[in-house]
Amino acid sequence: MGKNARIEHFTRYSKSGVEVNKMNQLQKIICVGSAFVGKTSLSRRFTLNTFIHSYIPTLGVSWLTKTITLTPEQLNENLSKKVYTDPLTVRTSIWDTGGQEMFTYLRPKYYVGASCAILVFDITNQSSFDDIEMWVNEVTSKCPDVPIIIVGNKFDLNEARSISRDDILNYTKLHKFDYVETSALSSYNVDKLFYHASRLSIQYGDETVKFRQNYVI
Ligand SMILES: Nc1nc2c(ncn2[C@@H]2O[C@H](COP(=O)(O)OP(=O)(O)OP(=O)(O)O)[C@@H](O)[C@H]2O)c(=O)[nH]1
Ligand SMILES: [Mg+2]
Repeated sequence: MGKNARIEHFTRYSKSGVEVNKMNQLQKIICVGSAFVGKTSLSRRFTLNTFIHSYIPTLGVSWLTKTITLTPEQLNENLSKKVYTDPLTVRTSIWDTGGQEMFTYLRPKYYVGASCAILVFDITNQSSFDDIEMWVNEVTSKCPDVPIIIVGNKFDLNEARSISRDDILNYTKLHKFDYVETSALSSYNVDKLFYHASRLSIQYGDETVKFRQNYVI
């Protein structure tokens, strides 16, 4: 199944299909990473603009959506071959997965048809960064060429960080993954992350861009 066909397939089965079909694109952005790194917090900050201090583990997968409009400037950034002259309204759907080990067999079933993958670690937790390779393998086993954004979350705790930005950038440069540091607590770079994920989803659908570019926000 081609990339556009995958997106259309998903559109047909969406809850509010009629309305969605009027829009130009429906996007499936998957959010993965070890437990406690802040995947749910980032998804909730982007879609609902809320933050919960207590930890409520995600049991399996949860789903949040938000409709956004990208300007031509936002759409044309990042080497797209297609030139956009008008704004584009898209419905992002964020598939937030549980990072706990007990969901290892369940999670990959939800990766099929993704238009962008957000791989999150916690900048104060070295082992969550060490796990990134495992997450890359889990995602690419189902979606071999999906655009990947690595996210270092909890930037509000920057003073307590355990992985240097240089070490992270060496890794992301080597694999040509995009990289952004965020804070779901302070909102830092959260919109930028999801707008970038949305732009990559559009370009992935259009097949107009070479992926794995090491774009750093
Ligand atoms: N200081 C700080 N804490 C955060 C941030 N993001 C999340 N947290 C906290 O970290 C804990 C875990 O956040 P979650 O969003 O539930 O983590 P998760 O990655 O979804 O975890 P699983 O669902 O188990 O995979 C919670 O107590 C959050 O309040 C952040 O940017 N800064
Ligand atoms: Mg969660």
